[in-house]
Amino acid sequence: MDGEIVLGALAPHPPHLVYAENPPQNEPNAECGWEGLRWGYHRLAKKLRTIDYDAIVIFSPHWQTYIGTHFLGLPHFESTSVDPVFPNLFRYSYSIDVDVDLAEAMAKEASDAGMVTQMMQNPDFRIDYGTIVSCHMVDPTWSKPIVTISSQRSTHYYSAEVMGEQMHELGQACKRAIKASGKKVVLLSSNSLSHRHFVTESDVPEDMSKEHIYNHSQYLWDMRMVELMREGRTREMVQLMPEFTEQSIAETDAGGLSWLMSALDYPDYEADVHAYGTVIGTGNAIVEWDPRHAKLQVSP
Ligand code: 2X7
Ligand code: FE2
Repeated sequence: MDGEIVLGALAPHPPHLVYAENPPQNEPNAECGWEGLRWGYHRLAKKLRTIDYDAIVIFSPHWQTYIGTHFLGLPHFESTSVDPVFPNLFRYSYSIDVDVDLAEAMAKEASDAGMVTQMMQNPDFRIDYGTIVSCHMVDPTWSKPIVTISSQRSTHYYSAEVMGEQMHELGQACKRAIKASGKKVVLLSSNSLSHRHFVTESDVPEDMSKEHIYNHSQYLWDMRMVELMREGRTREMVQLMPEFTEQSIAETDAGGLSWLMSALDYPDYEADVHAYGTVIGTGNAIVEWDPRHAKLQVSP
């Protein structure tokens, strides 16, 4: 039977969210914080528990590769991840299983389509915190194998338009590989939306009286993008991506959201927004695309 993408989600990765959850894997302890986003993630995690799937494929901006797209290529990685900017909040012990067959199939499809790809086969490779935070928030028990896809930084080498074209091809290649694999797969784009942030931290990081969007124009941009998702106008959203990325210094520069839209064939059905909230001034939306909604739309 053909494989399929059973769910796609925008799943941002501020380490603050894991910190505020106080899971056993993370050393620091928080009193509370960022509840709107965390409760949104709980709703998404609950939805995932109702879905039958074999693996999670996640695209992370914090695994930056400068020659081509890389895929995790060993069955297991284990270590401690310390956030370089927030070591006070995030020191997380991980033990991650990888679906290497699926990773290799996606890398081959992409390379057959003319893209530069590489499998990561260094056993000491440290998994990036984008992968860890988003995957933890959707399933803190890590019950399924994952594949991380790196960001090849075309936006900064060339332009946001070039990145968009490459992510279109990569999304289509991943979709073909998933179909041929016979597996049911969940896709995550691990990124914030607008990304200007404060450069000083309050004494108590979870002091929510200090948390708000960095500026109003950034908020307006985020709302524009979220509305397009809610209205199923994702082709328009992808067309706006270069301008959005430039004007709000968005983390969409990494390409993940464009990749996700392409893999989902540019949904024209409504996305479900589980939450929108800020973390150190950045805009973060937790958004779900359930392809069954597309099927519902076409049935009489
Ligand atoms: O990587 C991040 C991020 N994207 C947003 C907010 C805070 C910290 O880390
Ligand atoms: Fe980030």
